[in-house]
Amino acid sequence: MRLFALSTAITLSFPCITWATLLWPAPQSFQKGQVELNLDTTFHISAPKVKYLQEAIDRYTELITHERWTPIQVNITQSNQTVAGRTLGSLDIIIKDKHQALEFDVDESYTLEIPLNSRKATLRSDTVWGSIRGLETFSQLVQSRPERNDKGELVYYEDDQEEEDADNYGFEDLFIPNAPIKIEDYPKYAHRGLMLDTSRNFYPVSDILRTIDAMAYNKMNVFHWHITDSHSFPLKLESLPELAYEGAYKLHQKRLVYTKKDVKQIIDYAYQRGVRVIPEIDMPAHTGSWAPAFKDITTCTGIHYLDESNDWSKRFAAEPGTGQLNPVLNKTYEIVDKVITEVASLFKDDWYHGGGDEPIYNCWNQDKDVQDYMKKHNATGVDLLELFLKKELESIHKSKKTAILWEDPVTNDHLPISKDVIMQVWINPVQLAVKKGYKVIASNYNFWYLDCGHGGWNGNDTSYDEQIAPKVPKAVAEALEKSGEEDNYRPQNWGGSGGDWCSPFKSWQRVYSYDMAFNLTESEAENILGGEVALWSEQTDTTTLDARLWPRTSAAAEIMWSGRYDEDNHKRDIGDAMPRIFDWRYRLLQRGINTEALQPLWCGQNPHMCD
Ligand code: CP6
Repeated sequence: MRLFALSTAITLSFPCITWATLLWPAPQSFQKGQVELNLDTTFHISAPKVKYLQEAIDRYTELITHERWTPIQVNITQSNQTVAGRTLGSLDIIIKDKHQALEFDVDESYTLEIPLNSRKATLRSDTVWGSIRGLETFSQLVQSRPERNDKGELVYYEDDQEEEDADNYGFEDLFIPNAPIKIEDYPKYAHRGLMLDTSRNFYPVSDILRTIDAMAYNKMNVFHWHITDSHSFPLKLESLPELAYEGAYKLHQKRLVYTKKDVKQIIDYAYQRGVRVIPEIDMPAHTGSWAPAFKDITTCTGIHYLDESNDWSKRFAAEPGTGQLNPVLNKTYEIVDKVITEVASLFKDDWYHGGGDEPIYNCWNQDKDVQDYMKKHNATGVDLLELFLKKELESIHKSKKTAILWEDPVTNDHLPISKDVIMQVWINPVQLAVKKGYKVIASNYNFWYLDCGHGGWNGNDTSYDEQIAPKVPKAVAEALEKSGEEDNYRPQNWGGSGGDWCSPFKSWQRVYSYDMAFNLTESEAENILGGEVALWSEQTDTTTLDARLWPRTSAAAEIMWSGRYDEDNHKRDIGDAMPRIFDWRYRLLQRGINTEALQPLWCGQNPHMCD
């Protein structure tokens, strides 16, 4: 029973309850009116024949008719009207350039117009990727009018059966508030990524597909797949089957691997949603999982690589022995080339991540062959890293890929890596790599490592302190120093397997506070291609994936799509984002993403009471 679905006169519909339009991420420009426009029961989306578009329309039609969203916060006073006889009959998609491959900087802009003087809404874009972003926005505009009894009061079900019986899945009772609407939208950053580590713990393919769905909901466009690391090698390669055969996790008589078919499924699924998949096979460090298959090319396995001081704070990541490829053997480079060649051909995106982070020179110092080589050639560990990366990059370029590396070799070791290699910064301020002339992807661990990790342990990056860190009150700091207890207030053993990885937890507010262009001039900032959040998986797996990622990744997604600054050049405000992300979190939940709670539901329904 939906009594007021088809009103026949201009009416003020329940003036004390309206449904504000809540979009995530915020569009670049948004004009709106005050009319509630019902979707016609015959509503449809029409479009030219363009590859990937019909699938997207089918997905969003299904989503719109099933999601039936009513915002969490329903008690803002504002008068909305419905207008007699006016319904929205169709959304017409118009695309200029029908054949654009999904690649870096592809045009994702779109314009969405929902006028009152016509039964047609229009979604215009240059590419199918723009229309996919616009369809997402359209889906977020659509809301469901909840049922009322004949006194006009909202009806609340008290058991699932009642709700199920009442449900309908058509376009009836769906409407768009705030019509007429005009949205002009485009991303601030072209590269809007999420990195997932599938080595420390394994994730089934379904987790990855669901993550890609959630990314597309948040207008993100790069899935950076940190496939392998020291703990396991879960990718089956035809040219080197022993790597996964020996190096993948085995659990309950199952070998936890991604097959060629899995990889193709993930790439195709992502592509259809405008998400590129960039593989990373980390090397030369983080390769302990290669050792079961190729002990002879790996140093530093089985033994730990500390010097006599036995200082565990020198460890990187929670690893038994990181394993580090031996840079002085020809065989190493033969295998590296085979791995890169096959992975490059499995993944169609033309970018490839070569790792390169956290080299541990002690691993090489302890190996007899490497020692001999170093003596003979008067080479240092850094020279060996340079040699290794030169060969690795040759293999990547031979496969016609653009290479990405973690920043360490250029910002820590000052190696003269080609400026065509994109640097993913995580330790140092973005500035450092930019000033050296690199294009960067920003992933500062203080803000965007979701596993949680922590900031401040090496003192290189003060941007966290300068931007938002609440200072320990002076008196407290002094008292702590006096008592010798200040270390208790620092993250403990962050690299150890029993370490305190998740302290302090980074809130969505902290994630949202990341200013990628901090301290950069405008022209320096142009070298920021975008950013990525990273989920390292030492302490998370399928059981916690969604809650670790969402909605904190949504916070980053808005910074990457909408920008840290709004149209008036003001820093986007957490207070403005709060009601939207709160609602969005519930909406993602409804869409099947197990997002974690941000506040009591009460706070959403009593706005500003929880500020
Ligand atoms: N694994 C790999 C890791 C990390 C990196 N690389 C890491 C380092 C510090 C923190 C979190 C994660 N676990 N391969 C650094 C790029 Cl705080």
